[in-house]
Amino acid sequence: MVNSRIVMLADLDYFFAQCEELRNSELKTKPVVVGVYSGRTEDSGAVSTANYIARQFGVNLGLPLHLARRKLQNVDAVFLPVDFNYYKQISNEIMFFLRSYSDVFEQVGIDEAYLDISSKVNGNFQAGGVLAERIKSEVKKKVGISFSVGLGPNKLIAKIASEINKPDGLIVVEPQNVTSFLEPFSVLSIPGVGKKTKERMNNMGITVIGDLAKYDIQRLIESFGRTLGIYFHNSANGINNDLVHEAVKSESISRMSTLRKNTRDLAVLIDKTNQLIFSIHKDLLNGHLNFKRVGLTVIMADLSIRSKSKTLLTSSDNISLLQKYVKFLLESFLSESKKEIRRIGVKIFQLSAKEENQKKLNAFF
Ligand code: DCP
Ligand code: CA
Ligand code: CA
Repeated sequence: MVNSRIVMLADLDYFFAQCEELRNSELKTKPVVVGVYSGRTEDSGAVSTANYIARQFGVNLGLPLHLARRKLQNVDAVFLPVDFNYYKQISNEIMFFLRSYSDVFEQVGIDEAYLDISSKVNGNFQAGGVLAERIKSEVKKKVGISFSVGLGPNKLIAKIASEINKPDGLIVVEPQNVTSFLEPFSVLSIPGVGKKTKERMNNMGITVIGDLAKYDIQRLIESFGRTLGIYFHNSANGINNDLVHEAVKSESISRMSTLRKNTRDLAVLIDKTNQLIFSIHKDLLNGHLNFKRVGLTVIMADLSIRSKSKTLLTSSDNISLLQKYVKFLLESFLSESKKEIRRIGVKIFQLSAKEENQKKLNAFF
C-alpha cells in the first residue's frame, strides 16, 4: 500500500526501572521496584514502576510500597527512590535520536513519542517495520534502552499496537487489517473510555471494540451525544485523523504591540494585552502546551524598558488565569511608575507538554 500515512508510537519499556538497570547491570536479574517515598515512614509511598521480574510477583504501578515489600519478602528484590533528573537525561538522549528519524515528531510525557514516518518510507508499511527495527536496535546499541513500537495508519492504532507486545515489542498494523486488529480489544483501549463509559457500554451489550464498531451510530449518538458518539464509532472502526503535532520548539511564546497613543489607562492597557493574550493562547493550545510563568514587558514613553514576571503554582493552559496574572503585573507597573506606556508585550514561559489525559479531555470538551 503506497502513500498511506504511517504513524509510529515508541514507548520505552518499564522506563524508570530500566534506567536503574542501565547504571547497575546487577539489577537485571532481580525484581526492581522504583518508588515514590512520601517519607512519613520508611515504607510509605507508592510504586512508580517495576521491572518485568517484579511484575511477575504482582508489583505494579501505584501499589503501596509496603504491599510491594510484602509480595517480594522472600526474594532478593531491590527498592529504589525515583531519580527523575537521571531518567530525564536518558529520555532526552533517546528523544533527540528518535526525532532525527521522523518527518514530524511529538513527544508525549517522558517516555513516549509519536513519529510520522510516512514520507521516510514512502507510505510502505513493510519498509516502516524495517525502519522501526533499525531504530530500536540503534537506540539499544547507543543508549542501552529497549522500547516497544506500534506502527499503524494513525495514532490510535499505533498506541494500541505498542502496548500488546511489551517489552521490546514491534507490532505493525496495515490499513486493511485495522478493523480485525481492533475487534478483540476491550472498549477500555479507546482513549476517553474510562470505567464509567465502559459500564454504560457493557449495559448496551458492548464489551469489545468489535461490538462497538457494529453498533448503530444513531443509537450511540443518542446515548453519548453527538461528539462522543461519532468519536466512539470512528475509533472502533479504526478511523482517527489526529495529526502528529510537532511540539513548539521555543521555550516561550510572546507578542508585543505599540499602543495607539501613550497611556496609563488600565482599561486601554488591558484591552491591548487581551489581544496579545488571545493570540498567544492559540499557539499554546495548538502546541498542546501548558505554561508556568507569565511575563510582562513595558516600554515607557521615554523608551526605557522594564519587565516583570510571575510564576503559577502549577502549569496551566487557562486563559482566564493568564489574563488575571497579566492584569496583576500591569497594576504593579502602574503603581511603581508615573510614566506613560508606549509599547507593551506579554510572554508565557516555562512551557511543558500536556499529559495525554489532559489532551483527551480538551479534545472532548
Ligand atoms: N510513571 C509514574 N507515575 C505514573 C505513570 C508513570 O511515575 N502514574 C512513570 C514511571 C514509568 C514511566 O513514567 O517508568 C513511564 O510510564 P509507563 O506507563 O509507560 O510505564 P513503564 O514505562 O514503567 O512500563 P511499560 O513497560 O508498561 O511501558
Ligand atoms: Ca513505558
Ligand atoms: Ca508510556
